[in-house]
Amino acid sequence: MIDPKDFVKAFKKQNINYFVGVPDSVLDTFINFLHSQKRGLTHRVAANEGGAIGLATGYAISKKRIPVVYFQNSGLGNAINPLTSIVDKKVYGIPMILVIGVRGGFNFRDELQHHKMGPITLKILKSLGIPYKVVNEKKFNHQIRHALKYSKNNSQPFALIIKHNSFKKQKNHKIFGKQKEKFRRYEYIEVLLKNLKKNTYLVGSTGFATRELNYFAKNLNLNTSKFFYCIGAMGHANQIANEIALQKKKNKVIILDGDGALIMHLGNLSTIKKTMPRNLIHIVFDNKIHESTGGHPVSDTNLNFKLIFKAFGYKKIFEINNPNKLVNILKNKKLVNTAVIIKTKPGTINNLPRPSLKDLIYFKKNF
Ligand SMILES: Cc1ncc(C[n+]2csc(CCOP(=O)(O)OP(=O)(O)O)c2C)c(N)n1
Repeated sequence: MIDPKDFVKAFKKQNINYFVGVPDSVLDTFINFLHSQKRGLTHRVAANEGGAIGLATGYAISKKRIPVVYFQNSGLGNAINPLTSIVDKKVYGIPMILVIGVRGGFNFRDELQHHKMGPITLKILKSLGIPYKVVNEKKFNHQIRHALKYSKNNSQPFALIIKHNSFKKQKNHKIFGKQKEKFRRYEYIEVLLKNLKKNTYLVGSTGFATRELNYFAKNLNLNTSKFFYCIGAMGHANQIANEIALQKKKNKVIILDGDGALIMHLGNLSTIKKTMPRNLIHIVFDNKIHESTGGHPVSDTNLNFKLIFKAFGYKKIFEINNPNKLVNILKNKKLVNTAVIIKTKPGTINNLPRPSLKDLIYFKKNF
């Protein structure tokens, strides 16, 4: 396994010290190492993978140096537009190194949302004309030098592909986030499900929110025919909920969003503002981190979600840090255009199961 410290050192040896990206579990300890560096390099967390390519492009043209952009292969779709329309040789020809953590590839059994992207990641890079090397613990120093040379000489990106378990685990793995809050996300989800009205639709966002929803729904033996687990499409669960709310006007529709997911496609709120279904209750778990991929901070940990929701036309906005308050809010029959910001501390259930294909087929059939 590669020590992330040595991986970063290999870049720094070549005078490369700018890193930007979106968190990923395969790259977990590499990202944590970048966060821990107070001096000697610049590290930014982007709102989404396209934004990371944008920041890297701004750096490359300003400094005439090569940036490193990291993300999970599920975010390659977000990156493709700026890669093809700005970074590509046919346009500006911007050199950069992409460090891509691969989920669902190399015959590794992974979650359902990675089953399509995993096996086609390298094919997509090929069709984009982006050369790549699968990073190897014995050769990574040489591979990084080669990537940088190629990228510089050809004015274009070069990708370094990271497989599962490539990076060494850390002993004292730091989880960032709101440690001082009393309650965790799953404590709210459990209370919510125990108090859920029969006709309410529930949409869960990518990552732990949906997995915890699945866990409690099964534990409590609930009828889940009005549930939708948005296991992929990070940042778009609220749009799925938005349209369900517009189509099912007589029912309440609750979306359980993550702060990282909400930030990733914040512009989606403009559609909610425009359509503003009265029956939508937008819950966001504000833990300041991308907990599902290792607990790395979101792009800005000081966002004022109250003001954001206000700006996007929500009428009732609550900020809470106690599950009882959530129960009280949901009892209110006059809730319209509602947002609930829940401050939570990190932490989830041990060996948290994942929804199965059977679950997804059930939702699609019975919704
Ligand atoms: C487009 C895309 N980029 C990255 C990921 C990897 N990913 C899965 S869950 C997650 C973090 C979600 O963070 P947040 O919404 O704050 O929820 P939390 O994990 O904190 O509950 C990330 C980055 C992804 N699934 N899709």
